[in-house]
Amino acid sequence: MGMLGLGAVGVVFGRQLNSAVTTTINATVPGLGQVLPAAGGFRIYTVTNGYPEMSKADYRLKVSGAVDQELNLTFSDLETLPQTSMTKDFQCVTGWRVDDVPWTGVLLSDILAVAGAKPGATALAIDSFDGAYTESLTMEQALRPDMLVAMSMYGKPITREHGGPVRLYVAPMYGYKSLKWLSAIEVIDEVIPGYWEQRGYDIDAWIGQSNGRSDEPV
Ligand SMILES: Nc1nc2c(c(=O)[nH]1)N[C@H]1C(S)=C(S)[C@@H](COP(=O)(O)O)O[C@H]1N2
Ligand SMILES: [Mo]
Repeated sequence: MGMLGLGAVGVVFGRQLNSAVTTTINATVPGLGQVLPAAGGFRIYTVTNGYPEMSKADYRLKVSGAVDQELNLTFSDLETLPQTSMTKDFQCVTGWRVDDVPWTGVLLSDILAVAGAKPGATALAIDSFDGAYTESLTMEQALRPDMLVAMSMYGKPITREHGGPVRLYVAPMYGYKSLKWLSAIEVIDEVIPGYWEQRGYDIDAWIGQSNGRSDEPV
């Protein structure tokens, strides 16, 4: 079997495995369902076989490409940059929505300013340390004040399942733009479609104005 075939099997197996594990835990440990942190309606997604693990100490965010200065930011570098908070809904393209989620982190525009993104650069290629997921944004989108490199959710560190220690939160777009386990941002001059965009979802994923959906904007 070729690489593509194996990858497809991995995705399906991963989803089934995850739901099987959740079901088993809830069935065998009485009350654990109530003790687990309230996911508040979020479904936990991964396109790999699990959730990659990365400590704050080991965490690095690489910013490269068309920049004056390449960055290799630690978690505490990110904590030193100006912090921005926003409370907004999270809307997945499959239909579920979580209202009023508080997020805190560093604006993508602040990080791009520190790196000195070159004036002519028009897009970002964004990578996850899960080794599989990617995303894209135009530079114009990335500079909006509702694009966050998030380190906290509901006032707490972002959990491993939700993409911690650092994930993207792209407020005005469907959830697939909010890449988890953020590892790298490359400033480039042409949009490269992300993981789900290569599989048919809209590159410009505005809530209510893309993917044939009519959800309320956040
Ligand atoms: N690395 C990675 N990021 C990802 C995904 C994923 O599978 N892998 N799924 C996306 C989709 S489709 C949604 S709706 C949200 C879900 O976020 P959650 O898993 O924290 O609920 O993450 C997005 N970011
Ligand atoms: Mo999603």
